[in-house]
Amino acid sequence: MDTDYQDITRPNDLESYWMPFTANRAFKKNPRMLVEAEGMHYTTADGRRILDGTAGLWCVNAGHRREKIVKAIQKQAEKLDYAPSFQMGHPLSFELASRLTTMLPGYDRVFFTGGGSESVDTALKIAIAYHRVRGEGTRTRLIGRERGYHGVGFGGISVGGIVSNRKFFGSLLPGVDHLPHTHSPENQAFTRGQPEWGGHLADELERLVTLHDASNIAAVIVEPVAGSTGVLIPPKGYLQKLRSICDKHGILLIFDEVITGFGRLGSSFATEHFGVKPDLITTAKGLTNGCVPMGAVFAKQGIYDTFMDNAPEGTIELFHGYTYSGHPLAAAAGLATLDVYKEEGLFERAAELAPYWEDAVHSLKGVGPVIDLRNLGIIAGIELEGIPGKPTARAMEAFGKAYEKGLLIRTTGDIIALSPPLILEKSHIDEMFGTLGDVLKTLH
Ligand code: PXG
Ligand code: PLP
Repeated sequence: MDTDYQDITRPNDLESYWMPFTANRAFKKNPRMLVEAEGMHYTTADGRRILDGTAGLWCVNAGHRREKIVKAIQKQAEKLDYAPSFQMGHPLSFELASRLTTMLPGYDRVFFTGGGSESVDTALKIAIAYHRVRGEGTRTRLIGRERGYHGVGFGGISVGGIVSNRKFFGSLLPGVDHLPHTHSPENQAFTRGQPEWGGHLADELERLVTLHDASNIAAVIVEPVAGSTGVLIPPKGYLQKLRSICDKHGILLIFDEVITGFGRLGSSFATEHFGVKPDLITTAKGLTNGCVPMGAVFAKQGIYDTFMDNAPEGTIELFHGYTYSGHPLAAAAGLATLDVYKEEGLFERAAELAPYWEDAVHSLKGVGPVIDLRNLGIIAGIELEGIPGKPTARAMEAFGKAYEKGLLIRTTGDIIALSPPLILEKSHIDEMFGTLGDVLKTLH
């Protein structure tokens, strides 16, 4: 008998599922259930249409339920459901890796993972192992940044800098330092695009090198634009300076492009947008348009060769990998996603819309409790003045009210982040900021 799982819209049991990054008890008392999606919209269990202001969780860059991607996944499931990725292969994972390397000149190898957190763990491990195989095994220290988000693995939370994601989880990885974050409302509030102030904060890396000596440092990891921590745009010259300090001391630079990859800034990747080339790039999310979990780490030309040149032929060169590395359904979804991005020119579209987006974001100046507005590409950060003694309450109120009015937003602390699918029209931008403006005026 066929079971149409898709017809289940109201589960009898909400208790069994321990939900991620969620106020579980509050949600289960008042669930917000999404049952369908198409293009720019979700449909809720009670039949309402919700404008997706967040591309799911920064991942559905080509919009929802794209036919080409759906078909690719269906056909692949009917042909090859799963294939081992250790000492075995299937054609689509090679095909996808090859397509990806053509998108990013200078990066000639791709390692597949199951998502952003695994991509981060993979990149950190490659960085440490890289130094070891070329005879600099003392280079083990890692440097992250305050307010950084690099997923939730132990590696990612160790180099990350979000207090609540770290403080419950013990001693984390040893040998990690943090650069200062670059956010300074007094010097940067209401900046359009990249702030003028703050490039000098990259010099803090020199202090850490002086403290530990470069011979002990493996890598620096940063998000080119910090997303999850509340949209922090890099100050002018900052990323360039990090690159040159890393070069000077033989330290690998890792860009975590889980959010900025695949068109979010109006270019394929942030490395292209800012003209700064890291050694390793972590990606996920938009790689498959969020349809099937998958991440990928790009390695600069030569890193792979170092591993090949330092292990006897016939032996494993890197002792790392996941059951689902290069999964057939994810690879099929990835190939179809890249086709959609290219055929529809979605990255260029994002670049064209960015000025209109920027004007819309900054139209919220002076509205309700707004204390800062930030933007780059098709990303917005809208910072609210918190209610004294009740951090996050005001942003959560905005989230609830926006959802009631048919708009999905994300909040972190008292900051609202917007990152809609790149297929959006100007009319969606008008609707988004119109609704949000109405909501902001009614906040307590
Ligand atoms: N690095 C960065 C820069 C990210 O933004 C990850 C790693 C982890 O990816 P996975 O696939 O393991 O979740 C992320 C994920 C939000 C939000 O609303 C952001 C993320 C995930 C969920 C919510 O800001 N970023
Ligand atoms: N835990 C156990 C007991 C396993 O056997 C495996 C994989 O074989 C894992 C964890 C890792 O799972 P994955 O490769 O999906 O990350």
